[in-house]
Amino acid sequence: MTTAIGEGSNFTFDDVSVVMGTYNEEAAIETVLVDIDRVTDGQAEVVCVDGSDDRTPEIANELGARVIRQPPRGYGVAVREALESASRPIIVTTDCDDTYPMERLPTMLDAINAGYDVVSGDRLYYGADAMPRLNRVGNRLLAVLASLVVGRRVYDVTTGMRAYRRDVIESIDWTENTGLSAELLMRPIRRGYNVRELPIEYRERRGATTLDPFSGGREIASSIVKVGLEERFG
Ligand SMILES: Nc1nc2c(ncn2[C@@H]2O[C@H](COP(=O)(O)OP(=O)(O)O)[C@@H](O)[C@H]2O)c(=O)[nH]1
Ligand SMILES: [Mg+2]
Repeated sequence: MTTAIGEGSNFTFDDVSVVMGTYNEEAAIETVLVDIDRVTDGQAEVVCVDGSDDRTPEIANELGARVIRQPPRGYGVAVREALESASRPIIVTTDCDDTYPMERLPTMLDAINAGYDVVSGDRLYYGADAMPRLNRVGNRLLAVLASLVVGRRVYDVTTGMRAYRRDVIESIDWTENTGLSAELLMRPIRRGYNVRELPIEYRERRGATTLDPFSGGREIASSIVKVGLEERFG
């Protein structure tokens, strides 16, 4: 990392909101929420924006999460609502499918306290063996495309697990849906925020994915190009 980083800080999990979209995640939600509670000692606020027609919202509610109901309109619509609903100064996103290691929350918070504005979990660093091969190859290609567009090498632009200082989220207008994850990495880099990728482990998904790799990949690629052009010339 070559950029100079900003002021250090002393945030604890009392300062953290963990937010996610949840769409029929009955098989995973309990594990995810229990992990968050265990790792943050029950201190983090948890927000679920839920579009399910299974018991996901009831389970989330029983486990102490704040649940906001919203008809299912895609990943980015849900996550944007979740980001806006977070009340704490540090906001962490995750998927609710038990693929992301909540054990890494302390390391992410440490990196924020060291002065980073965005800390992005890089699933590909350790090989992402748990990811379907097509997704793995697709994600590597999307990262190359995004790197060309932002002018800096990035390695995993579609990850669902990141920590942000609230100011980053509030100072930018977010426009993408399936491509929101890439947008949430690219715009902060182009605007000079201190962004770092942090290698994380990645596990096999519980329950079915909502994303079709072909149409989803195309949509994300076009978001990357659009966001890149807007940030450079817009
Ligand atoms: N509320 C809501 N959540 C969604 C929607 N689409 C996806 N999600 C959630 O967003 C996260 C990412 O989706 P996922 O299926 O894991 O995508 P993948 O990681 O590409 O397989 C998961 O927690 C989903 O439950 C939606 O339309 N509405
Ligand atoms: Mg997922």
